[in-house]
Amino acid sequence: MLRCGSQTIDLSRPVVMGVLNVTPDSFSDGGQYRELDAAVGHGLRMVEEGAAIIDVGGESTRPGADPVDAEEEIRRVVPVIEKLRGQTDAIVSVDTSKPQVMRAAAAAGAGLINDVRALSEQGALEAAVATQCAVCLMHMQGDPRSMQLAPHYDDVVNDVKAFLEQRVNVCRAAGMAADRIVIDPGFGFGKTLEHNLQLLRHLRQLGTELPIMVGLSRKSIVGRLTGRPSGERIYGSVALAVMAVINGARIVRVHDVGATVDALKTVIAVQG
Ligand code: 9MG
Repeated sequence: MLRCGSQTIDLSRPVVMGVLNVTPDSFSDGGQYRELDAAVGHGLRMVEEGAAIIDVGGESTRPGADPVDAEEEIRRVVPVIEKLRGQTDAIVSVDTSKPQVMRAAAAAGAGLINDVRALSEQGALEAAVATQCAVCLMHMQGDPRSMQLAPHYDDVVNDVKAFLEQRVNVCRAAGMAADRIVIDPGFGFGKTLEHNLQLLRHLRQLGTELPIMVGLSRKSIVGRLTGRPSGERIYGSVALAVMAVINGARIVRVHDVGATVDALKTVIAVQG
């Protein structure tokens, strides 16, 4: 069980987290309210398709993406989180590294903080502990602007594992209960294709009894392996989600929820 604020989620079977980006280019086909309704509608559709968690993000973490200040990020994510919480029992997650956004999102009903910077920004650890939300601590080498320039590791699996252990220890020392913590190797965040493949092959070595989350959906790893552009990576993404679950992942963060849920149902049945 993962405790997410006042909710809990059973991770004895793997679950799907649907990606809900609320950056201006995502739902910008009308006025403010039309955009809000479109975003919430997309979130609810992903729940119908079987997503157990919806991850709402107001700032892109893609290489080269423009930074957004906390006020603007709150303006983007909070109304969506509030509306989703009013209309579904699925866990609503907030994809952010900023303490102000964490607090506002938790007050609006978010149960999970998905932080690609593993609570390393000033004040983020204290904010996350105070919210009672679950947290996903992700590994990233460098920052989104520079991370893909020259990623280097002595041993990628051991290095990522050591980083995540250190961040978990910091969280535990700050008073966060173990049943609120998820770890994530951060596919594509400061990693070459070979680093990503090594991590996927040896996912279980990240070890610990904490649940592992992965995000591989539509990423360049899929593009490199299939030669497909971002909009055509569904089959490759589903295959990697299946591999990740076979290798121990408990939460898969995806864009194509229905296809991934179907694929995982078959895997879970075979696994018994
Ligand atoms: C926000 N985001 C984009 N990719 C991600 C990944 O692989 N893991 C997590 N936790 N968040 C991600």
